[in-house]
Amino acid sequence: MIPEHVVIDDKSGLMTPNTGRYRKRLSELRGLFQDAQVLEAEIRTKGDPVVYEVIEYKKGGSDLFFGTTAILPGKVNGEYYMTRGHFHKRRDMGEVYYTRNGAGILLLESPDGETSVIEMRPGTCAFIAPNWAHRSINIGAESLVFVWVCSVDAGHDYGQIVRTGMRKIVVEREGKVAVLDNPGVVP
Ligand code: PAN
Ligand code: ZN
Repeated sequence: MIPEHVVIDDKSGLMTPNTGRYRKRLSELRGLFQDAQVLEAEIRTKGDPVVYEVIEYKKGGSDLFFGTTAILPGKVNGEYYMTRGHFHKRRDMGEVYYTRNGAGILLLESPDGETSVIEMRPGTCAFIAPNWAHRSINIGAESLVFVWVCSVDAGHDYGQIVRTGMRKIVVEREGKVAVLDNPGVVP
């Protein structure tokens, strides 16, 4: 292996060169948002918009990899666009999220239900401690772009969050951002 570098466009999250990328559209995020009916209507009327894009840089044999996530601005009946959220398969492995553009909330949750909220602004570098589930949410009018770095072995465990949701939801209420208890999660 040899040292290399990439160039990241902070506004869009485009990373050049990269080794892979994927997009998630609303139709692939069914079950994530509170209002399933409005979600279906948005898919029909807005042509199944992209919610977020992940671009990565991974070299075979390395211990680390990194990439960008760009979450577009948008809401589903007041609930802001977000990522799926996950624990790492390797619960002993954390991550770093370095925000480069926009405004967001990093929602974290421990296995025993403790919650932590970190504001994401350009310059915020968040330490995601091992064994905390993490989801990022775009609460602004621009793309929320952050750079993430973690171990190639960390992996994703989406199961628990898909089954139970996270304990908090982030919505717009009377023109303001509100972090509320998820009515679907029994405390
Ligand atoms: C990030 C996330 C990325 C997309 O690279 O995977 O932001 O979020 P979801 O995977 O929850 O849909 C990361 O935390 N990797 O470990
Ligand atoms: Zn992660």
